[in-house]
Amino acid sequence: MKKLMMLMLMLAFSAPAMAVDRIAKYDSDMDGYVSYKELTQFCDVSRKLFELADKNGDEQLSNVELRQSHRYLLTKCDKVDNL
Ligand SMILES: [Ca+2]
Repeated sequence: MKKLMMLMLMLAFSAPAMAVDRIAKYDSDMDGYVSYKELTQFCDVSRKLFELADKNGDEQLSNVELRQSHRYLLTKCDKVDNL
């Protein structure tokens, strides 16, 4: 039972940390958002795909937008950055 509790605690704390890590890899000016210019430094992404991921149209990707779009947006990135 103790092992199960430890595992659940580890999962609870590791998921948000992974999300933060994902945006931190692309957010070179560290403003909390990823612009098209920042993303294309690491990934081969078309402007159209970026705009599809940018749900609120502010020309930046938030952590939520990046997480929701990573399956189609981050497929052509450096292997190390493609989580
Ligand atoms: Ca940024």
